[in-house]
Amino acid sequence: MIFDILTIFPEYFESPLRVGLLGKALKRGLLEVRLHNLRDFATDKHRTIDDKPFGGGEGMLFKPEPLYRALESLKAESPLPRVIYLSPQGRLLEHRLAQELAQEQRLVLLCGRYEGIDERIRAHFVDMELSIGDYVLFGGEAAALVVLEAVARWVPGVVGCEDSVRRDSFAEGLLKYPQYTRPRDFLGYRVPEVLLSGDHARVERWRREKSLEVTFDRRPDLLRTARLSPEDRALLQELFRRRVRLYLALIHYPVINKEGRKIASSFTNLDLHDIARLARTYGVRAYYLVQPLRDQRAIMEELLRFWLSGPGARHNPDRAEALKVVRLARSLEEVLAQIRSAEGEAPLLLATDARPRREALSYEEAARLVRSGRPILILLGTAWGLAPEVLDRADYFLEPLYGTLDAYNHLSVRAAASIILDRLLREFSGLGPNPSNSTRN
Ligand code: 4FN
Repeated sequence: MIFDILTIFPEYFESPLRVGLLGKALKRGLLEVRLHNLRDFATDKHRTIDDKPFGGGEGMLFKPEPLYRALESLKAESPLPRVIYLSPQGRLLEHRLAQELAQEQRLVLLCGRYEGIDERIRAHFVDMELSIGDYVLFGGEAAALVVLEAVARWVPGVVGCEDSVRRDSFAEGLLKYPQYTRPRDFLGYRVPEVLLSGDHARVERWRREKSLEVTFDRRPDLLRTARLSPEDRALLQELFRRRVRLYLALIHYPVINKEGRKIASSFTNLDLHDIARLARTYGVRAYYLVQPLRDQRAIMEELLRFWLSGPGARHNPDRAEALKVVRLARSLEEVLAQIRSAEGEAPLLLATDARPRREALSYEEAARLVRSGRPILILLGTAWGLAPEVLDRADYFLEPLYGTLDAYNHLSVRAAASIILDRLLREFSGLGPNPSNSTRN
């Protein structure tokens, strides 16, 4: 595979191309890297490649003519190369894209400096824009090196041990399991027994499990694109069941009315059913309806009886399955006591409030809390929201849900609960071993 690198600093690439597996692959002729100094394509005696931007402003830009001449000189050769401009506007490089690019015979990597390049070159003479991540760089050279390394290792023969490439490709997209070498005991920290057992199958199983666990904990976003076997999916589901100890409580008392006074609200059948179905779908351990009013509780109990053991259960077993996660409670205290006895510790209280009292937790942080393995109870309000005495007990507040237009965000509690659960658990959605997922990758 041939890489042509267009840069004003060809010397930047000297040592990276000499050392390690990349250096070796170049020496063996598996790869060829041609460095082209963009200044060689300037025509004036100062070899000028930059100019001021029209419209004024900071900094300089690469002029179009030298870039055009450089690209045309390469396009005149065969095979016709794909021209890649490294830029923050580009598509983010990830391992699948690197693997795809390795199918090309020849790539041109164009490195910018200053404020970038003239738009007309980008628009009409570049085939693809690639970014290596969201941070400011002085130039595209470091990015070009990253692309070069990520792509080169997919070229057959570059990574000596074919086996390890294949293994990496099977473990594609998952993080690495923990690794150990001698001594067995280092300052009293011991190597896990399984790795010393000599039982190869057991070792491989342990490693796969650890890979899945590390990825689950630190980069669950990678699970979406990882290649997962049915066994992996079963392991992930088990991990989810163990780790995610999430509870919902729909509070009917104490809440506030329009005037801000403390009231008890009526339950709604919609919230009973829809949030139960949501909870079951997302693996919530229990969905509590907090309702102290005796008449209200009687209706709720009768509805639950109908769907759990009455005609409803025979007619619609899926609904029964959902309503099994429902628990009735008289007070938040009762909910906390039940969770404490089931989990062996009190849950963290996460409240939803349109105007959070303390600084709100971002959904990213909240999702990390959920994955941490601590029991968590999400408090959902009814009527005009949770009463101050409940809000005061919350450990954290979730960011209010905003729409896309203006301040209008009057969502039903069912809709809000759905959005919240999806934001907290979306990385794990569809990971279970159900057959419709087999086409997901
Ligand atoms: N960077 C941002 C926003 C605006 C400008 C930059 C920036 C080098 C020529 C581009 C940067 C990052 C990843 C190339 C960054 C990359 C570059 C890359 C790059 C000089 C103009 C510049 C992303 C922080 C919002 C300078 C962010 N991958 N401008 O860095 O070339 O390939």
